Amino acid sequence: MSLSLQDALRSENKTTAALPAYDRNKAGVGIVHLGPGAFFRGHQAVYTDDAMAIDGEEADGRDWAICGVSLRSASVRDGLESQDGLYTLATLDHEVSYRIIGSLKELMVAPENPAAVIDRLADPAIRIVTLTITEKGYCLTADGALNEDNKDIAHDIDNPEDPRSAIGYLVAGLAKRHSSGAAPFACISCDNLPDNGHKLRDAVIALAAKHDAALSEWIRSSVAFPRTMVDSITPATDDALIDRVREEAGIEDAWPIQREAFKQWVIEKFDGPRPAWEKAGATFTDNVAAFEHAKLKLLNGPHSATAYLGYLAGYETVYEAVSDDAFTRFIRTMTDNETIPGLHAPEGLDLVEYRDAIIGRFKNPEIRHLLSQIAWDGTQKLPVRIISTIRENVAAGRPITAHCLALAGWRRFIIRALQEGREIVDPMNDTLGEQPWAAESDPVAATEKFLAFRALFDSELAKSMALRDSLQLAIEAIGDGSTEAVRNAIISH
Ligand code: CS2
Repeated sequence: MSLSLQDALRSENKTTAALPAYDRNKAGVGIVHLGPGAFFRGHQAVYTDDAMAIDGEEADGRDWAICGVSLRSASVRDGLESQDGLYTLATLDHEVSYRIIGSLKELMVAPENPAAVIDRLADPAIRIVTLTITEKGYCLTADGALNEDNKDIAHDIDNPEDPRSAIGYLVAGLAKRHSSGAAPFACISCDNLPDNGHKLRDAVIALAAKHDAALSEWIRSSVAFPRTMVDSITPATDDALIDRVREEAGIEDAWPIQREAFKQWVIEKFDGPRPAWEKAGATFTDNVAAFEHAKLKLLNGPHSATAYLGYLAGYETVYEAVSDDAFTRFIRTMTDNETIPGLHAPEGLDLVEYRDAIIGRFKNPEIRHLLSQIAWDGTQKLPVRIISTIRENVAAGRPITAHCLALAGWRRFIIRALQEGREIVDPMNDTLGEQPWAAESDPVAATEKFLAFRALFDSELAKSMALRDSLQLAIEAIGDGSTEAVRNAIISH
């Protein structure tokens, strides 16, 4: 007989899962989190759960429970409400373990009641707002500025008290605190964007300035926007996980989370109250940039390359793809020749060892990370994971062939999805089918048209002959995207 999460918490003996080591009933809410998806629940919520347990004797250490706010869908609230926000974390690695996370105590769905979310943000008990809203949630232009043409931002400019975007909610919450004389909250972006803190700050200040110069000035001078690097491989929950948690931990959980054992959180030092995350293993530093670049380019870059090329080669998961030596070799040469030479390692980190450890993590047989999940949102991910390296390498005269194969892989992946009528998860999904490069089969013309795709290539980069040549070779090599062509392209690269 399996237990509900509430019963598991009451009857320690019946589950093998570890339980929160603090009195959850006494823990006040101190954090609002925008975007309470799997990554947040496997990462920041766990650091906070640990910090509350370590430092939770006093209210100061304990009052850091989290209010999760979904900006669109009600699914997280609907899934977790009947379990009081409790859920099981399954750590799937050389050792498998289960624990119940208690830090997520409240759940809200913003579109159902925007005013209630703004009130929660304005509550002085809230001292931190964290975000995992994915790249597209920041609503930025290719240059990293707030995109006023984005439909949510355009809406929020006209309706500041009834926002839709995360940026709009932050501005509305801060505006209310400013006018009531409350201290601001710190805003902590936990998305895989380079310089995430500054990008968030600039977007919030730009939106605030549309209505209220004094507010935007106050935000500029008194709100902390530390940048962060976050890392832990967290595949989406599937039915197999729900069954496994029932069988192995004896818990009936509508929405458990699965994750590898490795986790890392590097946070720029900032002033102001916060949980004792450093006691839970987070690193506070003034040099987040070096960690962030290394992670984006050595983990996320190869992840995206493997997602497109591995998918075309007929694999379903990261584990399957990297179990093929051709892929492991490809990731090694891609990073040895094209990525590592342009990176500045954080002090004490050997980039080759770090890359090898990442490949080792990809080879975790317990983790079923679907390539199709990583392939989502390519127009948002490729600029920061692949194109940024191409831009730097073109300027420095370094090779770009593997990175171009990743781009050609994405192009073919999209064409395949269009041909098969499969759903494309991407903010540009409506227009990808109309792109001239999607209908072109001649490699020379396809390269020309692809380079004119401004979502990926700015006009300066598109002029590069080195890029044109490499991209054309990659498009030719991938051909029609058959398993054989793609494997050959990878092997002979
Ligand atoms: C992945 C990341 O889905 C993706 O695009 O590359 O979510 C990756 O698993 C995490 O960044 C690991 O920390």
